[in-house]
Amino acid sequence: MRMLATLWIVMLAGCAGTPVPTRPSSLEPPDPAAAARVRQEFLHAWHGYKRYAWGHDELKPLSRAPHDWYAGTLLITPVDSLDTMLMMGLEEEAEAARAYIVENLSFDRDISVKNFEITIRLLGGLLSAHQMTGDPRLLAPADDLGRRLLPVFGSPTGMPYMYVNLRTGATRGAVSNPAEIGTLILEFGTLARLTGKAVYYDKPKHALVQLFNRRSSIGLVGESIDVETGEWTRPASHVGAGIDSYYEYLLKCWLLFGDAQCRQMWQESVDALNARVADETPSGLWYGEVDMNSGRRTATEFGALQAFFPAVLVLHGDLDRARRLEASCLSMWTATQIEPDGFDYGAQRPTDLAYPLRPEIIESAWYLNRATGDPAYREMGQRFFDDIVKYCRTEGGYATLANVVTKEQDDAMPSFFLAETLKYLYLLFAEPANVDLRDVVFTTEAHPLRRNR
Ligand code: DMJ
Repeated sequence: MRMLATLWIVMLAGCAGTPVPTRPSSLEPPDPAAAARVRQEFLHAWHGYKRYAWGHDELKPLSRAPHDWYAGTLLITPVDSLDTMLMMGLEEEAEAARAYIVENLSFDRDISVKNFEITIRLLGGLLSAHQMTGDPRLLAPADDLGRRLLPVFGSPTGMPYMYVNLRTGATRGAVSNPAEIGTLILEFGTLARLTGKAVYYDKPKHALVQLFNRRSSIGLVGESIDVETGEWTRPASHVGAGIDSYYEYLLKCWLLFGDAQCRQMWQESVDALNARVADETPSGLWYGEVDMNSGRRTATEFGALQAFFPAVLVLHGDLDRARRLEASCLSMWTATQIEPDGFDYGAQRPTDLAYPLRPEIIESAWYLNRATGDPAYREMGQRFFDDIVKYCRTEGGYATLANVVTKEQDDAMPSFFLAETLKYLYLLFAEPANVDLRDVVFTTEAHPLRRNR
C-alpha cells in the first residue's frame, strides 16, 4: 500500500501532477451496494427539489417551498447538480434538467449577484456538464455569464469586487477576502480554453497575483482586504472562511493549467502555513489562527470548512499531514456526532453549532482513500453518510442543522449538498464510467474540469 502511495506522489511531483490519485484497485474495489445507497439518497433530495421547488434556486425542505437567492431564479440547484446526476448515471433526471436549463436559464437580469458564488456554482456547473456531455448549449450560457461577470475585475488593483449587476455591469463591495478574490481561475480559465478568449484567464490570474503580492513578510494573507486600496482590513490568518479556497486554487491552477507561477505561489504559501498556522497539540494536528504579520497565535479556531485542507495536502503529496489532520477532523465530527461549523480545538468545544450539510470532511476522506487505499477512509465516509441520513433527512429532502447538539433542523438545502456532499460520498464507493478521474481537476464546488495535457 505504501509503495502505491509513494508511486502516486512521485507522479505528482514529476509533472503537473495526477490531480485525482489513481485508486490502488487491488486493495479497494468499488462497493456498488454502498454507492447505490448514496445514489438513492441523492434521488430523494432531487425529487424533493423537483416536487416542491422545481425551476427555483433551492428547496426549503421543512416548509417544502422554493427559495430564490435574488428576484427570480438562476436555477442554482439544477445547474450545480447536473454533473452529479451524470456521474451517477441518472440519465433521465440529467436529461430533464439539461433540457430545462437550456430552455429557461437567462442571465439578462437586473440583479446584483455575488461573483464568487455564481462563478463556483453556475459557471463551474455549466462548464463541467458541457465537458461531460459535449453539449454546446451549455457552453453558450457559460460564455454569456462570464462576459457579464467580467466587470468585477475593474477595480484599481484588478482584484474583483464582490458583486456585479448582470445586466448593467455595475459593481459594488470593495472590501472582499482572499477566497472570493482567488477562487475564480479554474472556472474562468477553463472558459478561456473553451472559447479562445484569453481575457477570461488573464483577469483572474492578475487578481490572484495581486493578492499573493500583498502577503505579509512571513508569507501569510489576512481574512479581509480592500480591492480599491489594496490594504488589508483584517489581519487574521487561517485556512477557514474567507481564505480557504484561495490556497486550494493556487495549487489547482498548477494542476489544471500547468501554470508554473501558480505552483511557485502555492509552494511558498504552504510552507508559510506549515511553519506558522499549523498547530501540533496534544489533541493532534490542527490549522488555527495567527496574526498575518507577527505570526502570533490569536485563536485555536477550526471548523467544518477547514476540513478541506487534508484533501489539498493529499494533492500536494503530504500524506502524513493529510492523514493527521483528517484524524483531527474526525474527532471534531464524533464529539457531537456530526460536525459543527466552528470548533475550538484548544477548549475542545463547538463555537458555531450549525451543520450546513457541508462536504469538506468527506471530500478529504475520498482523496485520502484514493491516495492510500486505506479502508479506514471508506468506513469514515460510511459513518458521515449514516449520520447525515439519520439527522438531516426530511420527508421533503435534506435539511441543514441549526444545532448539532440538539439536532434541531433548519429550513435549507444548499445546492452544494447535491453538487458536492453526495458526489464525494458516491465517489468514495463508486468508479463512474463517464468521467476519467485521472484526467480532471475538481473545482472547489466539486465540478470536474478537464486538464491540459
Ligand atoms: C461550497 O460552496 C464550496 O466548497 C466553497 O468553497 C466553500 N463552501 C461550500 C461548501 O461548504
